[in-house]
Amino acid sequence: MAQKVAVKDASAKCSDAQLKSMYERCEADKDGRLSQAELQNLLTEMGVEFPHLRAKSVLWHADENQDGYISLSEFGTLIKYALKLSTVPKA
Ligand SMILES: [Ca+2]
Ligand SMILES: [Ca+2]
Repeated sequence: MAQKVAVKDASAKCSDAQLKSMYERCEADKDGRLSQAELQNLLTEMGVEFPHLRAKSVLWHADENQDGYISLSEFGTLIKYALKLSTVPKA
């Protein structure tokens, strides 16, 4: 069963279901929030290149309630922000 989720394709569309599925896949310790380390893994997995940004600054921008973690709703903001700043080459 080769049913790998293509994160790049999913992020291009950004539907709620896709965001939720991405979020849950990257939420490694299942504590219901995305930590900076988990965020870094996500960015790596997405193949998003950040010439001058790190997970910390992405988190800072997306963390609307400033609790240091990314909730599912903040995650939507984060993905849009990441895609805007990313340098993913066009196919
Ligand atoms: Ca977590
Ligand atoms: Ca937060």
